[in-house]
Amino acid sequence: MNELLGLVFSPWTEKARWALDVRRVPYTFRHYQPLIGEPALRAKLRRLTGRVSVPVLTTDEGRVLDGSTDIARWADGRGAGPTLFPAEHEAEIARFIELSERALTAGRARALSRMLADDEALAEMAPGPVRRALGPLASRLGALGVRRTLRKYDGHTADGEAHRQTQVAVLDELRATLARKTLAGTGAKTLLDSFTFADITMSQVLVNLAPPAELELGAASRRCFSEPELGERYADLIAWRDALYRAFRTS
Ligand SMILES: N[C@@H](CCC(=O)N[C@@H](CS)C(=O)NCC(=O)O)C(=O)O
Repeated sequence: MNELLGLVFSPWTEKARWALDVRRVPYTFRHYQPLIGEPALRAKLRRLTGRVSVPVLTTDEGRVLDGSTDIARWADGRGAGPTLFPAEHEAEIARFIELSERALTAGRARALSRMLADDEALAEMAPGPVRRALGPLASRLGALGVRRTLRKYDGHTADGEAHRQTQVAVLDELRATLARKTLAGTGAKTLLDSFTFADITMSQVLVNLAPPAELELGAASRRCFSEPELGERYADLIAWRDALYRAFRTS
């Protein structure tokens, strides 16, 4: 069976899962534990140094696919369902992937910084049994992990306001693109002529404003992931994301 290694609360993992689900490609899901799981992930990717991250899919044929886009492309060649990467839209989809990466990277940096000031959220980062065994020390362990993730993805190299401006620029571009689209019979606008990976990848940038109810997040982590002020300002985009989920998020 295909096996997806990922983080349940991560928008990158959600991109891969959505692509696999909408193409009806079967897989089992395995939870990745940052730090503890890293040596096995390095072995799987045959990468001893440099950055390693999830999602990673190990296919039935033994191929190892690294990252949400490669996994979604692979899923697009299998199963059945909407074509996620129509050849005529390659360049536009690449642009949306790049925009999504930019906003998600900025949003992650802001969410992690908020976590560093929230002991409850830091404790939620530690796996359940570790949290229970460590008690109040769990938040210290969480803080180590969160600081490490901030550095790993260069989140510490810009300040919170710069990250916020990056998010706003992407959200404004998303809003302008959607304004040019007409509502489809599905009840959800799509960024191109039909539902594609562009919609999957761009809908995820809203996770950092208001995580969807379906996302498995502890209450404190949910608080840190949320940006109520941006959520209000871009309520139309959150409504677009929710309509997309209703129309296309089969599981
Ligand atoms: N380009 C990758 C990015 C994946 C990514 O940033 N993954 C993060 C999600 S927060 C991760 O693995 N974090 C855990 C870690 O780095 O240990 C993709 O599109 O899948």
